[in-house]
This record gives sequence, structure tokens and C-alpha cells, in this order.
Amino acid sequence: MGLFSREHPEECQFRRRAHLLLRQRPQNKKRGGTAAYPSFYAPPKKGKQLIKGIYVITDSDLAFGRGHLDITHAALSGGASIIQLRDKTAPDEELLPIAVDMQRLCREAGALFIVNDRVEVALQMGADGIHVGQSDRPAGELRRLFKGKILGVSTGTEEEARAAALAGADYVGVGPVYDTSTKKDAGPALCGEDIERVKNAGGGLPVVAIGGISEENLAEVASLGVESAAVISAVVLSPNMEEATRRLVQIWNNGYSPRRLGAEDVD
Ligand code: TZP
Ligand code: MG
Repeated sequence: MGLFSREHPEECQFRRRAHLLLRQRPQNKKRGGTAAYPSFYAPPKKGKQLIKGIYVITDSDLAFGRGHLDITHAALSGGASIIQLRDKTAPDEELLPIAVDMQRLCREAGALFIVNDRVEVALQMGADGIHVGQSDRPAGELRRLFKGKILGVSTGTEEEARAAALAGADYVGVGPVYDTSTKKDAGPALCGEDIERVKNAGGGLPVVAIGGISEENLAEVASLGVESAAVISAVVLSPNMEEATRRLVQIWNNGYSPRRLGAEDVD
């Protein structure tokens, strides 16, 4: 039997791990600069290894008038490891300078900067990576366009995770882990077993869990052995986005990741 089983299929709940190991994950570290990146901080070299920790998505529509840069600044101050620019409405020309500034802030904090869906924006400003869903441009095509950059693909089934891995993705987004109203077409929450299957189908690619993740359930998410947890509302709905991020980072850092502990520890 796997780590999680479907004891209450109608509720699709995770089985709680009896014991959570306290362990500290390394904090963001500043890196030295290069000529290509005159902002004094070097671009990430090993994308896959950098997919870890709290991943904040900047949906400014929900953020009570606070913009992408406000969210980025607060999330990085709170210790987020990855920031994603996600904007469904603003034109590319408007997003481009914002993305440049967001990436500069990320560099200074030693965090990754990913652009959701806006291929031209990401290409023009040299984002660390691009993230796409199943109805966006095909991952294989983007792999060729974004050589040496991080490519993330949203997946909700084993087939999608397998296809993402074959296309050369660097990580898979898996979800929704819990019900969410932030993304209207996200579908129903996956259960622990589903997540385990999608994770395995990704063939060892880092997994970013997403959908309905909050302070209340983050420890449970960490116990799934995923590399990262992505949030929108848990940060952008908060009156104090920096503190909200800091609390998530603390919970995550105290979490438990079976994949990193070795097979003998997970059965
Ligand atoms: N993809 C799957 S669920 C989701 C996305 C973008 C929304 C996540 O937002 P929240 O507020 O953290 O549930
Ligand atoms: Mg998309």
C-alpha cells in the first residue's frame, strides 16, 4: 500500500502521517554576479534542483489593489523561493517592464522567477523560466524555445505528467490538491493517491503542488513528498502578504519530505 490510501473516497482526504520529522530546509542564498547579469546576482544554473519551497503566484486581481511588484516584494521578504508572474488580462507591453523588475527582485533574493503563459514576455526579458497549462502552447515547442531555462507544466493526470516529462519539462505542477475558487476551471481536488500516481508518472521530476493550499493544510502537503507548494490566495488575500508568506515558509521548513529521506523511511 502506498503512503496514502483512500479511506474516505467521497471526501478524498489524505491520511495524516503519524509523525512529522522536524527538519530545516536551506534558506535562499544570494549568488555572485556575472557579466551577463549586471544586477550582481547570477542566473540559476541547475533549474531542477532549485524547484523547492514556497512558490508564490502573483495574481494581482485578488490582491486588493496591490500589484505584481508589491506581491513579489512582500513574498520575497517573507522567504518565498519561487515567484511566478500570472496575469490573464494585461497586455504584454505592460507586463514586460514589470517582469524585468520582478526578476531583479528575485535575483537579489536568490529566488527563481517564472512567467506564466506569456511566452513573448518571458523570451524578451530572459525569465528564469516559463510555466504553461494543458491548453497553452505545447511543452515540446517551448522546450526548444526556452533552452537552458526552466519549463514547468501543469498536470492533473498521469498521462499529462508523463507527456510533460517526455517533452522535457523541469517540473510538473500537480493539482488542485484541495478545492479552490481562484481558478474556476481547476476541477475537483485530487486525492492523496491520485497525487502519488501523477508524481510517479512524472518520472522523478520535481513536483509543485497547487490548489487551495493554506497555512492550515500546508504541513499535510509537505508530507506528500513534493518539492514545492504554490499558492495564490494564501498570500495575496492576506492584509500582510509578507507575514503570510513567512508563516507558510516556517510551516514548510518544519515539514517532512519522504522523497528526500530515502526509501527505507517511507514505508
Ligand atoms: N492551477 C491549479 S489550481 C490554481 C492554479 C493556478 C489556483 C491556485 O490558487 P489558490 O488560491 O492557491 O488555490
Ligand atoms: Mg495557462
